[in-house]
Amino acid sequence: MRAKLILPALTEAKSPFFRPVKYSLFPPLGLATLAGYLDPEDAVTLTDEHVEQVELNDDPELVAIQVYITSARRAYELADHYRARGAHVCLGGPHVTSLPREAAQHADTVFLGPGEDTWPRFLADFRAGAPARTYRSRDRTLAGHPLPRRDLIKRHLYLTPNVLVASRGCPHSCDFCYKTPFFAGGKGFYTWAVEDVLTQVESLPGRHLYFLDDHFFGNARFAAEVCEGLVGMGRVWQAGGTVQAALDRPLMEVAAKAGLRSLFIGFETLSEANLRGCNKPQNLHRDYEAAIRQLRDLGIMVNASFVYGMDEDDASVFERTVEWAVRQGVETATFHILTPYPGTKLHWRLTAQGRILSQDWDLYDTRHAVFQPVHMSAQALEDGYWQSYRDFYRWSAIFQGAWAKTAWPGRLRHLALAGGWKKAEPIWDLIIRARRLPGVQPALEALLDRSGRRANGTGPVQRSVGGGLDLVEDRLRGGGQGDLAQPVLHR
Ligand code: B12
Ligand code: SF4
Repeated sequence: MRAKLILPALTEAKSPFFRPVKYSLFPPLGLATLAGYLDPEDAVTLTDEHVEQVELNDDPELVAIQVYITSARRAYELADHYRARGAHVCLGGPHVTSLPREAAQHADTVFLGPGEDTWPRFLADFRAGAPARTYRSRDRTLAGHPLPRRDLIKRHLYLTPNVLVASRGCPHSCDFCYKTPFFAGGKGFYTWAVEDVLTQVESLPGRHLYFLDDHFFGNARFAAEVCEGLVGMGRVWQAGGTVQAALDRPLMEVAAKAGLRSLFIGFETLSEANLRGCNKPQNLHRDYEAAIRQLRDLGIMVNASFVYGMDEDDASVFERTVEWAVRQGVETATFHILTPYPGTKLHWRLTAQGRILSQDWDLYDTRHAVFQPVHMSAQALEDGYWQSYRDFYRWSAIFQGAWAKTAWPGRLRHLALAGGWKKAEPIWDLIIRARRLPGVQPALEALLDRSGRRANGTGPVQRSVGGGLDLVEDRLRGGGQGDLAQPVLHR
């Protein structure tokens, strides 16, 4: 069988103002996962339109497209194109799960929820000549499932090609998050076996890993076991987790020892009323500042994520939030405008209140206000959002954040990080367009490694597959390197 898997580009990717840096970070792990269920004799291609052109003149028999809300328009175009050419077109992913009827107008088959149970069922039906129109995920386990087909990932097109997940979903249920609707109808949080995670790690070249789990520490015991297995493997890695996890000293100690060097944390808001309003009790009464201090002690950098536009926010929220983050010495921050993804509780509530302003999915990118906020205008929300980025990444704030650290190495790292990542975006864009990303990966690994080792006292790391880092470290010792230690994620 000839199968084609596509991650369509979001609409803005076609704009001349497109910043390729964000979309050259992670390869499409979900589609590589689906490819794992195909037969070895199937001819399969995987195309990520953010980093390469889609060949439109081919004739696959089966086309599978992953649909995010902001790429829905392009996904439907591609789906219509391949249906017109006679292919059987399958659509799945978060947006299809939220709006299956919309997606079904462009597909032969739609999939709701994760694909590990539905996709193999579909493949059997398709080969038997009787595919159904809709498959809904029910059985949530990863036990005994094939590993993702990493051979299909064009590693040289990505800065962080070693992506993996140890778990799926999240034990929490925040009202604005995709998690609850996407995992409806079955378990909302489950994990790979520890051994399977470590086997995947062993198969990955180089040293850097990015765990794309919604909440890597969602099951503390499981996460600790994975970390114990990673100790001594010489890896440096990044992941996402909650404030609650960051405050768990023993867990963070073993994670740091295992190579965790930066943690993406959803602080979301500094207001307790907002936390209650969005059903995020796990952040309530947590000492955010203590969490940041603890991570810093252990050599784990913080990528702090904030959401603007919750019901208690007024126009003062932007300045207060940025000022707080700078004062804490947070290395990188991502700001988001609250976005009511269809299917979420937030969406139902705002719809019932008549506050949704736009149904243009292209605008559901967390940079546009698509609903009416309570204490400010939609325009003020957008303006404040952009102002926050400018304020957080202005040089005076970068210096102030750096000086929140007591020692020089931390200060220099902060300067390199904020300056090297956010301020040097045009340079990264040039590197990407020149297809030179693999050249900078060792620098990323070395920098992450050195920053954490200094803080948590782990000895020289073992060399893993790929090696060659000693040389890079020697070069880096002179200092002054730009840094990509905190690729921008979002939640
Ligand atoms: C990494 C990531 C990115 C990366 C790249 C994604 C990539 N290369 O795949 C980057 C940074 C580029 C990115 C960008 C954005 N992202 Co993003 N991203 C993620 C993240 C953290 C991990 C994705 C992943 O690899 N998961 C693990 C794999 C194994 O699962 P999966 O990809 O979901 O695939 C499974 C299923 O979805 C399903 N499936 C998917 N497609 C199909 C197709 C078929 C036919 C079938 C059968 C099954 C199927 O089967 C797969 C196996 O179970 C998720 C959150 C999460 N943890 O999933 C958010 C997430 C997908 N992103 C999201 C959003 C909103 C965005 C942005 C709009 C954010 C922004 N502000 O710019 C942009 C736009 C992207 C676009 N193209 O339009 C939302 C999607 C919401 C929605 N309703 O669509 C999520 C859920 C985060 C969130 N909590 O809000 N993202
Ligand atoms: S926002 Fe974070 S903590 Fe809340 S449900 Fe989503 S992944 Fe879990």
